[in-house]
Amino acid sequence: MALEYNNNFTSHNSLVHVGKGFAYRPTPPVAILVWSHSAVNRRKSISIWFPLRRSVLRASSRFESRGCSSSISTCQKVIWNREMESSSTNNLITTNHLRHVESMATMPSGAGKIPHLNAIILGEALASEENDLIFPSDDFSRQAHVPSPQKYLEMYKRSIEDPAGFWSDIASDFFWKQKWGQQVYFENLDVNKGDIRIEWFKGGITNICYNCLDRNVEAGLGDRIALYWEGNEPCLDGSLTYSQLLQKVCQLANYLKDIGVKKGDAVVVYLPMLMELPITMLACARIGALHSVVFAGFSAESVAQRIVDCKPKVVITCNAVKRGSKVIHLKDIVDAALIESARSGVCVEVCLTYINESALKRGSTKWEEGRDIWWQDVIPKYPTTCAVEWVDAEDPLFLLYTSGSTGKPKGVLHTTGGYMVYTATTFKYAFDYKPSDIYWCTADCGWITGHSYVTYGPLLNGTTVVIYEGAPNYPDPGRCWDIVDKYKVTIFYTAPTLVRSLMRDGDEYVKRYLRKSLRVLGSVGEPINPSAWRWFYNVVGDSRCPISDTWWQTETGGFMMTPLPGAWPQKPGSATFPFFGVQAVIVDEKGVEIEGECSGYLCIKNSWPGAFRTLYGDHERYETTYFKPFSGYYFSGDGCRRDEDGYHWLTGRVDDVINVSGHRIGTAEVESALVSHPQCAEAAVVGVEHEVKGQGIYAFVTLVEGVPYSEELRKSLILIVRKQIGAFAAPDRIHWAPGLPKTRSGKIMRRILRKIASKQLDELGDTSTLADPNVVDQLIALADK
Ligand code: 6R9
Repeated sequence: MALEYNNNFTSHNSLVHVGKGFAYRPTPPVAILVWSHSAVNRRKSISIWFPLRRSVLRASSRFESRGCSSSISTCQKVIWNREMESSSTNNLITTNHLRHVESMATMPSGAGKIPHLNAIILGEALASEENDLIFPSDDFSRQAHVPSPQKYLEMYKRSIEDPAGFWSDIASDFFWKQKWGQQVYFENLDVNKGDIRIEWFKGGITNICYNCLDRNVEAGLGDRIALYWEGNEPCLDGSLTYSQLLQKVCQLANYLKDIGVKKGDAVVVYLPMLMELPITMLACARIGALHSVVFAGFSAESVAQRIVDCKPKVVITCNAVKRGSKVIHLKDIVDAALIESARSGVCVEVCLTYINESALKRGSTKWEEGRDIWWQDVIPKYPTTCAVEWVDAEDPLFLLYTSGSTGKPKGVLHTTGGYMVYTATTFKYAFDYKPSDIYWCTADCGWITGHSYVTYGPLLNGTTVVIYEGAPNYPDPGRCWDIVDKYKVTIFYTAPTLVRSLMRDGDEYVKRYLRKSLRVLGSVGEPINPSAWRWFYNVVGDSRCPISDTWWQTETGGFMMTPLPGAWPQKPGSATFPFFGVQAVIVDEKGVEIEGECSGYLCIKNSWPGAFRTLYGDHERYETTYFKPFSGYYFSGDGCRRDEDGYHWLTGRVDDVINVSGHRIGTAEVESALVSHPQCAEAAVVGVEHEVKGQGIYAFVTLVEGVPYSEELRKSLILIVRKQIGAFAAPDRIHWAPGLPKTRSGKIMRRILRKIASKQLDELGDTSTLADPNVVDQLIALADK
């Protein structure tokens, strides 16, 4: 990339680079980037002026990591162009298929059209609150797998034009007992053309457990730590090398085979974050059995429902777990679930139970002779080697239940080969993984993130993974950073809810620890609001670590949209651009693709190797939910806005969209505005019936610790929304919330909030999966305050 300083921003014809950034020449000029960088203080300031768009010079993105900020007057003035200098990008074929290549090539495009005039711009608030570009450092980019937009474009272009070649090349790095057939993939995403079907690498024979473990051991990584385990109590820990992990997996696999678990059988797993959880998943995969992990926070009824649906031969659990100072008796929950499922005609013969001594002694555990088996009594007796069950790439790997719009959870089914290739590849690129990295993802293996990015993706890359049993704020809110320093974590992947909750506890808990090892941060699960993003970036990452805001779903298996951390500047709150092979499009309510700057429904118009293949036992629901709404596309259920620079802003589930006086407003937008108020720690917005407007906006607001409720604050919160989005988006009601009802994975349960907001208290439904069910009573008590 040509580098040059440029102080004359009207006449230059080449790519300009100032300090540590890059920019493109305008024809005509569409935006002026003002950016300063001091190598001595590592301080930067970026502002972008969009003359055609806003006619204002916005001073934004002040990096004050060393307590300094810089002023516009000292900044370099640089021209930001809609063309990339690289000749390779100029030669791109701009077909429909390459829409995103185009949007990258025109990045940033300045004043774009808004072709879909009637649409309320979902995410406008998210996108406009801050439009900062935050650049990776030169050093970071230089060492990255994808160091520039050009490199991305080159790879992306190939992945779209030649998916078979692109993914076959990557797949060849894995072990295949037999190579896949002539046809690398088959896809039909159009209900009008027959059954929906997606297949990748069919005919290829492999095993994902072999690829995670044996392949790495054979490559000489046997002595590398595969898993570091940190217990709930700070004094408890453990680790397993790749060789040791392989042995443990083989012992369990031999036991499962011994009790008659065969290829294609289901195994229900109800375990906390012990090393035995990934061990169990890998053991199932080794013998071709499907694991169905149920998050160890679900109620007995939920466990029973899943058991009845997939009829497992065995349930694997542990007696209890301690999260923070609370002991949860998991075996009791499984016992109740097994009684319940037996009533529905599904009897499970074996309940393998691990003794988690630190939580509950063996003698205190309730026991059913004949059915219950202690893990520690039997598993160590089995041989430490176990032959692999070779499976077809399209044989099922696991089931994972996820909630849908009806009461019955959907059993998302993933298969082996494509999922393997996709999780490994997304992990490598989105986190810029290097063999020296120590990786910690705070997700539980009970969710898809724990499948794809605690277990399979990282282990396929030979990564050293940290897993943590306990609560992130136990014994105090500094625990995460204590763990980061203890294991020298380099990649830290978490959820915005945790970021916001730690942010609320104050910077001092973070600053107590060095966090020098960190180099990449990650976010998943919901849109991350810009102020949480910035806190994560500036305080946790010391303004040094790029944040990969990864958008994806249980259904997608792996990342669909994510920054590649060394490749392009990030914007706080934007998942940026699609991953290789993903043709992400935004459609309007009629299913018509919308170009350029727009908002609408996020769809994918092609298959990708990690896609789910069906809903277990209900292919019709699979087609109806995901492929019928917009024929020819996978419908994500999420709203998305593409900004003038081609960046994507996920705005939440479309079912969380509120229609106020005919205006569609994403709850995430209002929340983002509310949390930008300095005294607001967290907010959750739902729609309530409103006799004049159709729907009104009802906001639950958690204040920063110690801030008292007041009418004045209420008014200023409403004002900030009016200011950031518009008067139509002003909340009708602010409901003080000491806490919000969240699942253990950190997702706010809006269903409950909607019921509280509409005073339908007798219809609250199941609250047993909440991290803290008490918050519901607190909220009800504050309803009229
Ligand atoms: C991986 C996971 C999927 C839904 C998805 C979307 C939301 C996830 C996000 C995000 C904005 C991100 N979501 N990641 N929204 N930015 N980076 O969370 O899977 O539990 O199935 O949830 O989560 O709404 O549709 P899952």
